[in-house]
Amino acid sequence: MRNFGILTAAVLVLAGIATASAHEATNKGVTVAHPWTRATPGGATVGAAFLEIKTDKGTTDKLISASSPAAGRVEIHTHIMDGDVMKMRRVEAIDLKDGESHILKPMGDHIMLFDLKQPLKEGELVKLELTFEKAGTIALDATVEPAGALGPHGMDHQPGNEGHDHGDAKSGHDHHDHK
Ligand SMILES: [Cu+2]
Repeated sequence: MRNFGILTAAVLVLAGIATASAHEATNKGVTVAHPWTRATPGGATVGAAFLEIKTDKGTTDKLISASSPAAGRVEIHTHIMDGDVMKMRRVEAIDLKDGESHILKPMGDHIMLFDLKQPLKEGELVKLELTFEKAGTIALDATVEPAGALGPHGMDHQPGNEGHDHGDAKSGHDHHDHK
């Protein structure tokens, strides 16, 4: 029964993917945790997704794209101050530093979901795929929180944001409006 332990581990890993993927997934030192979106009442066709990206010590990477079967188009966005006005701007990528916790959150970096195929309903799950330069694609299920939520369900505390200083918004893109 030498392989029993390995087999058990494999089964546990599979079970983990099936059930825990909603909350956290790791690939090559990059972990995506607690993905969430907000309900889109009133026929809105644009939504936003938020999550935490953690890199292990010794791991640097870049979030280079995102997609979702629920949306026709998905972009990586950040907020910048334009004078006194905070504006959303599309960015090419999000740089992930060594051993960093990078939080995508309202009024900060976020994943923008355009052309939603149906409204996001509170309590449902939305599939999200994030593609990293080195870690490849990590797929998760984002929870749909109430329309005005400021954080994921059961996580009133957002993890600390220390060391988050990717101030260089690579804003090669023009601002565009979200209708
Ligand atoms: Cu946006």
